[in-house]
Amino acid sequence: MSAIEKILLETPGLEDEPWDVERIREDFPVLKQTVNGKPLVYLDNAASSQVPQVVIDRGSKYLREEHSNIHRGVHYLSQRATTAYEGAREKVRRFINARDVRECIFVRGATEGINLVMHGYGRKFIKEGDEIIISAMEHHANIVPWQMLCEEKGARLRVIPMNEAGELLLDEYDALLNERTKLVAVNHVSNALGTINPVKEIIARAHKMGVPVLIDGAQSAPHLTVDVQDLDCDFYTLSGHKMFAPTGSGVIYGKTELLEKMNPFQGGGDMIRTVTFEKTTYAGLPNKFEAGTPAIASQIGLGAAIDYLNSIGRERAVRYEQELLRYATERISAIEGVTLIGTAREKASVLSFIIENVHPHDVGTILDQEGIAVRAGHHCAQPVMQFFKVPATARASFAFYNTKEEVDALAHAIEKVIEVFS
Ligand code: C6P
Repeated sequence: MSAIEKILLETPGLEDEPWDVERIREDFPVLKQTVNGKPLVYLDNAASSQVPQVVIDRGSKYLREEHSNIHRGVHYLSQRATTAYEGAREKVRRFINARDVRECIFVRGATEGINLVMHGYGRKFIKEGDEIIISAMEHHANIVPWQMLCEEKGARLRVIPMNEAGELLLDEYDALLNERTKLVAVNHVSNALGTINPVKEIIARAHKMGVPVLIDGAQSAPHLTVDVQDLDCDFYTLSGHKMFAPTGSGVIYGKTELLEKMNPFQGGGDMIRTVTFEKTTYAGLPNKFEAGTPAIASQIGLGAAIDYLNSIGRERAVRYEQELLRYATERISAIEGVTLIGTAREKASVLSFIIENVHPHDVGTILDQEGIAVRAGHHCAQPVMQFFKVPATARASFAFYNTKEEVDALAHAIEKVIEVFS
């Protein structure tokens, strides 16, 4: 059973216990404004989601009452800041069900998380002739670092292909796995297509060959429930700004035994045990990977965002988003001239589409005039665009505070675009 099927089966139906979306919207001050004279319809959550008042309040409390550096001072404020920062780490641990807080490294986001593994693990353990497997639907953040590594080491990048629906071909994956494979790195949910990849299966097959797996969870942490122990992934990374927290917050999870044998990512303060001009020894986990002063306010905000998600009910939010996506898929695909890009059986949050004879950038501009925020472009996934032979797509991406009325507004605005260009 997939993670989504499990949530749909085990969570009370929204007909039994309705999702009070208007109540939820009250928590997000940014949603109350008008744009170009129209109520803001924010459908760019895959790029960055909005921040609830409780998270804003927690960040400003730190700035007002606790602002200070962490781990360095014996004074009152530094201790308060340290307690709040380390408290956020424990919230992250529980959120992804890591065994130990030391396995949760704070980073600026998924890009930095992947680069940390590339530098710390890849540069140490990947050698000439080795192979790294990614998938055909990766974000550039999970392509470029591995290409850089392959170039440096003389290793080879292999790619799991996908079908026209935007689903990975697991038989082809099996054929790629071999004794030269040293790492598999795939996204959990595709930002360009919305596909939920069967990562548990992908991990299990890699592990049979003794190969570690990194999961790019930038788009799954906000829209699914995540249990790194159940997945048994070796690394998992997420971005706070896509899950209702401020920019500059994020996490890379890694299994202790891997993190311990990796090289540090950056050198500097807080990641050392001792320094002489002859030699430096490194701090234990997680500090070894957190050089310099981190984004303290943002990471505390990430902890507050996790509290918020827990308070509204994770599973029910996922269920509501699934229902909204189903409604949007039916509504938008029924419009003549619209083609959906990405029609996998299991999807989360994302509806990518093109309109016949209209460039996606024009779609984005006209929708903006209607107060509707979508992303138009290649979504930092150019190989996906190449596969579907399109220059770009328009992408609506949903969160649990979006409504069916907003989907209707999107549909009307798309009809307007078609009218303008006909
Ligand atoms: N995708 C989007 O509009 P950062 O920028 O480090 O927080 O996340 C990078 C990243 C990595 N993997 C996936 C699957 C992603 O979707 C993203 C960010 C945004 O789709 C901005 S390009």
